[in-house]
Amino acid sequence: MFDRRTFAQLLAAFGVSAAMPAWAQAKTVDVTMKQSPKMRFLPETVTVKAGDTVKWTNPYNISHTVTFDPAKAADKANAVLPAGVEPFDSGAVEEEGTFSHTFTVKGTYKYVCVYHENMGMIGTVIVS
Ligand SMILES: [Cu+2]
Repeated sequence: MFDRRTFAQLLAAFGVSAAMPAWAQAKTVDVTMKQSPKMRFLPETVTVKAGDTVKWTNPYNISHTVTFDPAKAADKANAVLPAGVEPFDSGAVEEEGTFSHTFTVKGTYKYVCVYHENMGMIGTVIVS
């Protein structure tokens, strides 16, 4: 029989604390803003858990944006937010610049680089 205490002891035996808070397990997922061979977010789709952070990095000398805002997308279908989530936007991310966002609301998010949306620089974040 597994009562709560036995289960906690079992976890402890494996070095896991049953009392570990959710934030301690949150992770950061990296996305690179690529200019070569094409203007792309890489990976184009990332799947994270609620509470995780996505960090975009621009290693190149062309500015990009991370724009989760249908009002700023050329095609509104390329920038989609789950119901109730406010739009957000990195603004211009220059060479060696980064932008991070912690996702707390589950759902599928689509975003664009406003400079290169028409070249296919579109990404998806799935928060499960
Ligand atoms: Cu771009």
